[in-house]
Amino acid sequence: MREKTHDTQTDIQDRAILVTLVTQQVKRGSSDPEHSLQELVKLAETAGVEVLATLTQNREKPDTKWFIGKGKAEELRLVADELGATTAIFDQELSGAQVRNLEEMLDVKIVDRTQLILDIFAQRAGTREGIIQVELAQHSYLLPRLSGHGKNLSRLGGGIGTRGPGESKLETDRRHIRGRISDLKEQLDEVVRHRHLHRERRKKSGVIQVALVGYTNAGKSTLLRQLTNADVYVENQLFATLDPTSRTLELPNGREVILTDTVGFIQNLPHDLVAAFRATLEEVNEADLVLHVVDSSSPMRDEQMAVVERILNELGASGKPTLTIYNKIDLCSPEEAYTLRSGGDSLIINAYKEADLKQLCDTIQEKLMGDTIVFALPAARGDLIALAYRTGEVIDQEVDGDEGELLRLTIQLSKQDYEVNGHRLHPYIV
Ligand SMILES: Nc1nc2c(ncn2[C@@H]2O[C@H](COP(=O)(O)OP(=O)(O)OP(=O)(O)O)[C@@H](O)[C@H]2O)c(=O)[nH]1
Ligand SMILES: [Mg+2]
Repeated sequence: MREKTHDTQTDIQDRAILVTLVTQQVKRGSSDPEHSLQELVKLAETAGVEVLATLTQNREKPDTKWFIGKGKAEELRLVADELGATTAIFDQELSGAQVRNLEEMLDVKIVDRTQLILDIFAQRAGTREGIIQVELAQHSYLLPRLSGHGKNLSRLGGGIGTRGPGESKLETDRRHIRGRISDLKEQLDEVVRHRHLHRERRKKSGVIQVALVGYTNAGKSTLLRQLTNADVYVENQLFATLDPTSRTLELPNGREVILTDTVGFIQNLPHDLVAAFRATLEEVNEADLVLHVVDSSSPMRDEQMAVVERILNELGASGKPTLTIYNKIDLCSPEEAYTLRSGGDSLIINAYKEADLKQLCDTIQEKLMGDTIVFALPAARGDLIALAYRTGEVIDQEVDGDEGELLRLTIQLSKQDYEVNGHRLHPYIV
């Protein structure tokens, strides 16, 4: 029997050792380095990398030359040799000089967390917009880090760090990269203009928009699929979704809204990527309601929620009406479930349970359109009846009273509608 090999130029499977540096600063920060490393393992697997081992170093601060200490770098070289690694993936961003030094000493390809995430995005990008955004992010990332001759990129052929979107390979020549970046920026501007027009049209036609956002793997696409029968990709891996998908959702009262699934967020999301994906994420800014989907069963639940909130803030979408959906409740222990609160702005669900989905739809409707209130107005008061019609949506109208002197109107109205106009009808609430 022959052993399986991966030594073709175009299809090398990276065999990697994952490395993380735990500094004093990291220890004081909010993200747990151990979980971050576990997440790096998942990211690597998603990118199609075989993970051979992980290595952690505790150190006051990063070494300017090697990032990890020199002794640790030597240890890494021994392990890499012994296990036959092709790549070392670092959980933190490295400088161009650190990459070069490590590469020379270890003789394996050096990749950092950002490059790994960019690589996954490159593999996933499907639409023209996604492809432009990823390639732009990759090249913007690479440009300041290229060594004079791009040795690190060309040496090992395909694989992480060199793969562009689709079949393309990343440019390694500085001058060409600059040209490519400005081309891509122009193309992206065009896409942004187009999206903007599209959104304006949608807004004019009064379509209500709801956006699903959240940490990667929280269950956003699952919810889109469960609620609208959309044929979208659901997978237990990070960044299953890259391009936003929109579907029509019919609410219990028959009103239709547009529900949009978006790319998941992750801690230490590369800045270049957030910038490049701004066009896509602007969908969130336009939403009338944001559904923040949370994996309640994750041990890092609170940290993940904080990451999402921070990114929403950066996007300028933090003040939006938001419903927090604590998903995957079926995977929580009773003790964990106990710490969650269902209330005005949050809901606890299992995306695969029919009753929970129904409750979710009711809550979305309530958030968007408010409650139904019944008013009994004097039939002679045309002014009040007109006001009632202006204030909310009249669902039912009935003549009442012994001599038909009353008009009973059932009206759907939001809190805001009520505050603006509805309060004048307060004395007539039944
Ligand atoms: N047990 C359980 N699994 C769930 C639930 N919701 C989603 N999942 C699973 O969680 C995994 C991730 O779901 P996705 O819908 O792909 O997650 P996503 O938020 O779209 O992830 P990205 O696109 O990667 O950002 C899948 O394996 C789903 O089947 C739930 O309520 N309970
Ligand atoms: Mg998804």
